[in-house]
Amino acid sequence: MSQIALITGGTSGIGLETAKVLASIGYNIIIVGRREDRLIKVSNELINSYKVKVKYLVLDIRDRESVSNSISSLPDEWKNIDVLVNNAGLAVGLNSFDKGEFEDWERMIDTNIKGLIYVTKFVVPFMISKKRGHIINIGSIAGKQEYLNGNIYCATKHAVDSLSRSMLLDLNQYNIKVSQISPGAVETEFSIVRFKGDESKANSVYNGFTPLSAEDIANIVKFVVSAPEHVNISDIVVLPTAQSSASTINKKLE
Ligand code: NDP
Ligand code: 8X3
Repeated sequence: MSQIALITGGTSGIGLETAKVLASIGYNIIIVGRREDRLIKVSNELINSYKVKVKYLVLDIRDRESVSNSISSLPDEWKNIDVLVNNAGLAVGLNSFDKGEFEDWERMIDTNIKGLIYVTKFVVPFMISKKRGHIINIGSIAGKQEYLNGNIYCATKHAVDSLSRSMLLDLNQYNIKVSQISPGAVETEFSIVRFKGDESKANSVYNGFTPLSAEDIANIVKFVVSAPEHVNISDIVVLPTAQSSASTINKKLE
């Protein structure tokens, strides 16, 4: 079989575009997400457009047992995962620390940190056994700098930043590459999720400047996985031209 990429959060945004771009260069794809209707639709699109093999896992990455069961029940030929893109993640709420809600905080911590480490822990043994593999973590500019009211989301992405360096240190002995891509503002369903379905609040995030697109990030994933065997692109920060820090976007440019 051709190379296999497992992408978490393949039902929307960055993960969906990454699945398409990696399929377009011949990867067979495993996509993971909770929304089965979307997983079926994306799978059919990938199979029809790119003639690759696709498997989908209906999976909430916060559930450690389900992650273990789903990954261990993959057919043997699908366990030969070459690239793991840890993309599934979310922000919920944008409130000062004193006004934040535990439920929102726990969703972010359970998904962005615990979900990422569960998936990685269960995939890594396959990479170790063949002494080859590539883990790509989607971090964020929020993992490099804090911004007002970002508190717990920023903390989870700082954890991803730290975990990316730790994985690189610990897994290097097995010839596993570890890369992190940390974007600024990308227009996806991210802000709709953050503002719990409030579309006008979500749209206002991207008004007055040109944000990154999910395809921009997918093309960077393609660049990272296509580097020669002896090259590991370990850390990339990518911002819209109008954005100069986690909290500074020049909305006067347009
Ligand atoms: P989207 O909301 O468009 O996509 C998020 C994806 O994550 C969906 O496919 C969703 O699938 C999946 N997901 C969420 N929770 C779970 C879960 N518990 N189990 C399995 N899958 C889950 O947002 P983006 O594409 O923008 O976000 C992708 C990543 O990029 C996130 O980690 C985000 O933090 C990061 N990022 C985003 C930026 C932005 O401005 N948009 C900037 C920097 C980083 P489903 O709902 O079907 O489970
Ligand atoms: C997602 C984008 O602006 O919240 O990581 O940092 S932002």
